[in-house]
Amino acid sequence: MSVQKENPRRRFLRPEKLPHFFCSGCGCGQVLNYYTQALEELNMDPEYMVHIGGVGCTARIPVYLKTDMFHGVHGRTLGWATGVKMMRPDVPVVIFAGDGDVSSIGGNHLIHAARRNLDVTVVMVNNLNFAMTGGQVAPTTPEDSRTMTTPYGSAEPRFDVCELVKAAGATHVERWTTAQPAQCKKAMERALTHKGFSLIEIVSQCPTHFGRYALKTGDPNAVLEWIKGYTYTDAQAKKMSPEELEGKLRCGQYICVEKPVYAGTTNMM
Ligand SMILES: Cc1ncc(C[n+]2csc(CCOP(=O)(O)OP(=O)(O)O)c2C)c(N)n1
Repeated sequence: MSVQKENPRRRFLRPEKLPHFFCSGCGCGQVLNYYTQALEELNMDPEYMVHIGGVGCTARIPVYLKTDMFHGVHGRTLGWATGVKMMRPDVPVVIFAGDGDVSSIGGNHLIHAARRNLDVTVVMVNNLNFAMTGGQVAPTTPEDSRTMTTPYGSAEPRFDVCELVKAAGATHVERWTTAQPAQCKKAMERALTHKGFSLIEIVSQCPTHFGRYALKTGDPNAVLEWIKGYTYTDAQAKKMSPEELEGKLRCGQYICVEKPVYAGTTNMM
């Protein structure tokens, strides 16, 4: 009988919290997987870090990590992160937040944390809707999409969160999808070693709500295939017409620069 070897990255997880609560086919498990790969690559131990989640499916990701964590109010992750960094600038702080969490209810915290260049990493899982509460329209929902609260299609224009935080002053910003494991892992490594405000957006499949309402499928593979068509890389863009690029999200790096980080009201570090 062959004995299955335990994945060494399990040491980063809390066994008492498993099995996880994500729906079958949800991208949050992939994001956690890519993240633990990045930690391992950098020889970082979550026990010596702080992880913060607000409320939502994505916000549950840090619950499974063996770490000091907050899991609290929807949209307030960056407020807590600011407090932690003011007291312990030496401790790495990583936020896992849904697109709704960080760009809707937490939108003001987001732009000001980016503007100040707070030294934190935000991993924003963009599943294109408010998933945990049942699939409501979010600021990231593509225009015309059918959601639980937009049965005739969303009339709202969509936020590009990467462009938003870049314009606000973020010093490291990248977007990838759950279909790009190597890119996600590398982007997280760059974020974890970057001094300043990093936002990694990962466009991810929500078969339960976005798939079901907007795409009329609960099949995670079908949603992922749709996401591949909804996004493009710079290499792909070279072979696409302006009409084909219209309304799609660019994957890649948006900015990576060094600037003084925020260290409280008076001094910059
Ligand atoms: C202050 C506050 N407002 C609203 C809610 C209700 N709520 C809980 S989860 C959620 C949606 C989460 O969506 P998102 O942040 O996109 O994360 P996802 O579940 O999609 O990963 C909302 C609106 C809440 N818990 N707290």
